[in-house]
Amino acid sequence: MGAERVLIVGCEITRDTGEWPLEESLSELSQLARTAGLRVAGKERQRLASPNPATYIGSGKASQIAERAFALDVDVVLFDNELAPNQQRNLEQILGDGIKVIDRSALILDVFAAHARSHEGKIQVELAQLEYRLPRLTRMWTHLARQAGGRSGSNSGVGVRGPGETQLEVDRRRVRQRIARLRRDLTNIANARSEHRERRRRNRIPVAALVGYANAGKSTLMNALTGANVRAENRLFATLDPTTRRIQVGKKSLLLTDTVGFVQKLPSDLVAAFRATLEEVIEADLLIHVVDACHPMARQQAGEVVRALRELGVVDRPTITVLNKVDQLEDGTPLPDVMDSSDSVRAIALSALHQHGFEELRLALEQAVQR
Ligand SMILES: Nc1nc2c(ncn2[C@@H]2O[C@H](COP(=O)(O)OP(=O)(O)OP(=O)(O)O)[C@@H](O)[C@H]2O)c(=O)[nH]1
Ligand SMILES: [Mg+2]
Repeated sequence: MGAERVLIVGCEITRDTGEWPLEESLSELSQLARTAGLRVAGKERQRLASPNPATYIGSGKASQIAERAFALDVDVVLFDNELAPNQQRNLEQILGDGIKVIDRSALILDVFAAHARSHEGKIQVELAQLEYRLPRLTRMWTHLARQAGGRSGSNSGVGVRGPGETQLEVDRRRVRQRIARLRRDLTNIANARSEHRERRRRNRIPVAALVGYANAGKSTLMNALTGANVRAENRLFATLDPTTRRIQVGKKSLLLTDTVGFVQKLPSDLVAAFRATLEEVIEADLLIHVVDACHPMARQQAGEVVRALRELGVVDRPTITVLNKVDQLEDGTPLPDVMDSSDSVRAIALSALHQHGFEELRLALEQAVQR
């Protein structure tokens, strides 16, 4: 079976003063799509004063996209913006022909689902997926049930008309039960983790968490510093599960934790579901914020990480900012100015891959654990 073909759609909402240009957002989305195994067949853009409540994009644009989707023979139309359940359904109706309409959140959930390895990671992803699907499932069934009741010979088709409402209730109950079960499991795992952390705290070993935007080089740095064998790859979300290793800095021990990267517009369900994993970050004594210094959006990416951390309640945490991948920076290119976070003690330029600039990092770590 060949890869599914996708048409990407992005909107610029003129009243939003976001500093993330549409093209950059779409190029990141293409990268995510490829990570999910999709083939990008084309991109469509629209500038809007505000989203259309029924279809997000304008209705004229929606028909235009339907034509383009047909011409390009795509299986999936992927929206960069988060679609409400009714918008998704309306667009699917306009596009017809079994074309799936998904948004960035659904895609990210999909990538996470395909790559979660640990028991905990899998539970977190399933929970986020069910929570994302529940309102969509509900309204879809409500809608079909109404349609089946109201009109005979409607297009609701086989298997939908019959039990309608009752089936809906059964489905919803099952999903809710499963959500409750997953939440319980996660709480148990989180408790075990926090006991673990408590023990570490008693042993007074400080914890440093590697944080940063997806693909910044956190795992590469983790491997270089600890000799761990964490998967490091040129794709978004190579890491989903935290890994912790002990290293020696000067005379002291330090626990280093590698964590999942952030991306812009990360679905809030997912952040909530990954809270247990992110506890490692929330409780860390020190953060090592890894920035891909040669990425054109380095400053915005760093800003996004700081924003996400703030959302998790992580503020005023001692931070060492690492400007990574300087080996790729062309001579004379200035380093990106990412030091707007006031808690950052210093920024260190290095190459995790080639292990250049590590002396200064080790020194900074030593100083940090002394305090
Ligand atoms: N040129 C260069 N490439 C690097 C450097 N550090 C990491 N990379 C590359 O960047 C890509 C991403 O590295 P990872 O270590 O997986 O990045 P990550 O931050 O852990 O990514 P996620 O886990 O997906 O968030 C890989 O292809 C690395 O080889 C560096 O210093 N220089
Ligand atoms: Mg990683």
